[in-house]
Amino acid sequence: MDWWVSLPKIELHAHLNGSIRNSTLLELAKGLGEKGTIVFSDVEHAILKKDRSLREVFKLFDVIHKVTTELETVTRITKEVVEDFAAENVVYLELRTTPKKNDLKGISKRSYMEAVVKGVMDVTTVEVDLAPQGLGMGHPVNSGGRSNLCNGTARKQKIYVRLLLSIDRRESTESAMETAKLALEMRHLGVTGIDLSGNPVVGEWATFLPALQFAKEGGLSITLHCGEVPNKEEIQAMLDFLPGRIGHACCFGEEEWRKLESSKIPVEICLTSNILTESISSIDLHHFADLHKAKHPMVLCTDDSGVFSTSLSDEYALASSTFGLGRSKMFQLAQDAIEFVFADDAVKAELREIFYSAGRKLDSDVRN
Ligand code: 6MZ
Repeated sequence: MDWWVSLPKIELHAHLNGSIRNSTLLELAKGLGEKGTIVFSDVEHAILKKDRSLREVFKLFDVIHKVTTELETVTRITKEVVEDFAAENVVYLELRTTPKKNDLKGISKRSYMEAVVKGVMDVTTVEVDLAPQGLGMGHPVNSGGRSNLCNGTARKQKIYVRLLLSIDRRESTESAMETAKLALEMRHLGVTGIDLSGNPVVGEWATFLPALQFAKEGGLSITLHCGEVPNKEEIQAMLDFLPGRIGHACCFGEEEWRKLESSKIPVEICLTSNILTESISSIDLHHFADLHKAKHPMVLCTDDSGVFSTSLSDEYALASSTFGLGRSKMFQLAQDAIEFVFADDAVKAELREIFYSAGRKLDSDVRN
């Protein structure tokens, strides 16, 4: 496993609340159980249950959301998630989350996102770069006197973090538009894109299209959960939209494959998630193999490292052993992801440097 941890990695598909540590989730649920806010045994049961089919996973997310409503909790889990990714040598992380309004608690989508930004800034184990030069200047969040928006922690190790705002498929057009506008207003705080996610059997593409179009025209990058369940019409409409990336792409027919192939839209691949949710029946039948053979752009990701008990290092090890790819090919795969990040050319150039020097250190392994 050590080699997979030491490999520098780029994570482009990680949901904040799905990446929460089990220990934190249980601790929070216990605390709320003692206060009588929730019934602890209900939460414990949902967390410890092994069933992670799509149906059960979305029930679990509802449980997690009940436990993570407070802004201090949002800040805490963000800090922990960034630190966990950094600890396994993720050098660039795009973290996505659904801004949540809670009128009873006086929480707006904006204050939710500010709590997320605070969590990134609270990271102490590594240096964090959250926004490009110039954009981060003059903002009240601690910038450590640097021109980039960063946590001011000078460490040997550094992680780039960029944020994507998710639109949940349960949302209305108005609510989706509010998220798109917020994303545009928070670009100086590291927000670079929009994600469409949520239970794939809920909602219609046409509901979200105006907000996605608006965000795209405003210069944000877009990634869509696409084909997590069979839905030919929606998959085709999503590909026609030409998003910057798509997630999953599990249930594609011949026609959709051809369209995807000619579009060259990069695919975020989440192996463990796809198997546990039963979107793919068995790992050796996963479309990773076909995409790799066709040299289609793709990137390995975790999706929900907490919910699926995985890590990005585990995903690389799994792809290598399942599809018989040696370290050199896996290094190349990790490096190729630089081209698909939703960040500017300066960040890409720095990531190339990081991979170049890591490649020299891992040299003898990479040649195997
Ligand atoms: C679709 C998913 C997902 O936003 O509260 N989410 N959407 N497919 C998946 N595959 C398993 N995994 C996570 O993180 C949790 C939310 O991310 C989306 C769901 O909307 C879920 O409620 P945040 O940080």
